[in-house]
Amino acid sequence: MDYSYLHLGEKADPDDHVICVYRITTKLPMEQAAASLAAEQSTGTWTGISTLERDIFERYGGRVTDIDGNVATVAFPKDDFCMDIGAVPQILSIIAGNLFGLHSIDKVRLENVFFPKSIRDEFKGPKFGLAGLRRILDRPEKPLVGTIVKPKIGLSPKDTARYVYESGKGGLTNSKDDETLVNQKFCPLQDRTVAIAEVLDQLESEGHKMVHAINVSTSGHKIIEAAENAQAWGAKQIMVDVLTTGFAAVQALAEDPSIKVPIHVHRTMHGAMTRDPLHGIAMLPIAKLCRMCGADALHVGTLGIGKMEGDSKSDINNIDACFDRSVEYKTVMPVCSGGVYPGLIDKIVRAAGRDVQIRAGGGVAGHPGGIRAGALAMSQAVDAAFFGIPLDEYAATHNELRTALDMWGLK
Ligand code: CAP
Ligand code: MG
Repeated sequence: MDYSYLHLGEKADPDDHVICVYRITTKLPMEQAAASLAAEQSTGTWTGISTLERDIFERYGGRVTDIDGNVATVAFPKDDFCMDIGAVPQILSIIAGNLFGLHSIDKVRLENVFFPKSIRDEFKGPKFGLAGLRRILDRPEKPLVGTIVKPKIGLSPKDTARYVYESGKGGLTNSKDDETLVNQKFCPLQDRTVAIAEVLDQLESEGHKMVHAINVSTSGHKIIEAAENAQAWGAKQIMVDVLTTGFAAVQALAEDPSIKVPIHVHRTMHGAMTRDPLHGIAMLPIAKLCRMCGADALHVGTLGIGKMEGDSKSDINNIDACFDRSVEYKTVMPVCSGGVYPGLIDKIVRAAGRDVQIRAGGGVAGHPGGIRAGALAMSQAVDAAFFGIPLDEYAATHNELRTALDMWGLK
């Protein structure tokens, strides 16, 4: 039997559907392309089938409810989804599955997704969130300012800890492992975590609060144990590369009662999905899923002014998804990183606001004065932006910032 997946003009009840927005590039009529997507992702396939009874179609079939130019809205009935066993892996198999490979569609991008409360309620969201991170750092208002230990890989545990200590003495609130560092022989997870915990304690005894995110990205059957160990060795925050480990890994860590530290979520590999404006998955759905799964801090892009591809409007949308009060979760600390240096900070704060964590790796480690001076320059730039003082003016009385502006300029 052949049924039509087109329900144009119908208003799908947002409490009963997962509603997706797709940008579709196709040689076919948009109605035909959108219907083929809705069919493939629900009860259909490439041809009519004798086993598809009308009541199955009506209860579980995807519904194309709107087409505006090359943008189609498709509503999937909530009963197509299953949360206890299924959750995000199963959600993605529907909203971001076979559709990307359909011959009938040249290119397609998942631009946004809206979940009904019945599905949102199956997720706990962040344990700490933005407010929790601010509490831990005793930093109620200013942007958080951090670094990424560079080089990405190769430093010993001792040298990594020294980097963290120096960046703390330069006033940074956060440091983290880079996304490719986990448990390599040159810097074993345990030795690194213990060494960093010692310098963080030393910093605290010297009056400075700071956290470092230890990367525990690993296979699903080991990640809880890796995080529990890191915590036992003194980790004050863990980091997960969500797209290489999976959203399910973030949810498992966030919902595990034994994990009592915030989760910093890195999005490495996202470019494979987010970069093509016509094909893949926009960062916005990824950000919504990360918040649902429990990210306390999430890389959202650097408003198109860093080294990574991106643009201000979509990165602001990602930040809005971290704060969206229409969903029940704690808000997420958005992280702006990637080619950041002190001369960019005023622009980032003006665009993103104060509820942001700004991070620089090269922008600290590349400072001619060394790590502490690089950290001081970043801290000074954040203070200037927070107090609304032009960076150049502030640099007149802050040498480390002056040096950084002379070296990398002012955007
Ligand atoms: C930044 C970084 C981050 C990227 C992530 C890097 O280092 O550590 O992983 O910024 O990008 O490895 O490139 P630099 P995004 O400060 O030296 O550039 O935040 O866009 O996900
Ligand atoms: Mg990195």
